[in-house]
Amino acid sequence: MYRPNRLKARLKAGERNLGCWLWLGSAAAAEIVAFAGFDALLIDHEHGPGDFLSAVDMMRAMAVGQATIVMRVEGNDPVYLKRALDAGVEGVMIPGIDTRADAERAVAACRYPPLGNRGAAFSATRASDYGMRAAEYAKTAADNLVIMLQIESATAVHNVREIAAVEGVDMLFIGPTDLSGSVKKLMAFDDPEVRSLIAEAERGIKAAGRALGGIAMKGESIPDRFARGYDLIVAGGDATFIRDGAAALRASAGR
Ligand code: 3PY
Ligand code: MG
Repeated sequence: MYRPNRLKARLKAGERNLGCWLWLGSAAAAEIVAFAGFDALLIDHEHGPGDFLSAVDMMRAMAVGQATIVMRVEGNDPVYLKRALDAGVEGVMIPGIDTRADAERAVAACRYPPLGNRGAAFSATRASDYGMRAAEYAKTAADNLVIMLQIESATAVHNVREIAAVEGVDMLFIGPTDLSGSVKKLMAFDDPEVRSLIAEAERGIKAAGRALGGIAMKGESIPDRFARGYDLIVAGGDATFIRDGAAALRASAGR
């Protein structure tokens, strides 16, 4: 259902936001976590196996809660972004943004002409309540969307201020895993080079006045991470919640 973007309003108001990943492509799992009261739920089409039909079922299930529905798309592809937006996602996360040109391409794909180059079908798509709110959707969709770009390479960190300066970007979201991999130190989060790249990205994003997003990190509590200036922290997901619950039960039984 087309509705005001709660996460966007919370970011503007400087509120802290908690999200989690949805990897399973499961509407039942999405419904359960939606009841738990997150601020953002992220359907992961970069690393998850889901398709658009499962995403639409998940979105229907998530309507039980207030969480803003975000899709991490598989890449910076205008065609994939068009399908995600037409399906009715309220935010997009785009991985692997390295340059200002990458950021401009991503934002343009999310906006109808003349501002961008998003193909238009709002007279019938789910995003506009199947056209029942077509005129309102066409007018407000660009401003009612959260665009998150991922900073996850050394190149991106060096370009972070230019990327952040692109009009229309709401949040830069650090991907520490791929960032560490980009300097051939995959998941070596205590390595000085990796730490300093993450810190440089954090500083650049805050200095540019953009919202800062990232994942929960081992060894740092979520409140401590918010205190570092994060505006959105994405912690865990449907698959790890089930995995950890199952493992804890097995351990509690002494087996
Ligand atoms: C990364 O760490 O690379 C991410 O994309 C965050 O999930
Ligand atoms: Mg990544």
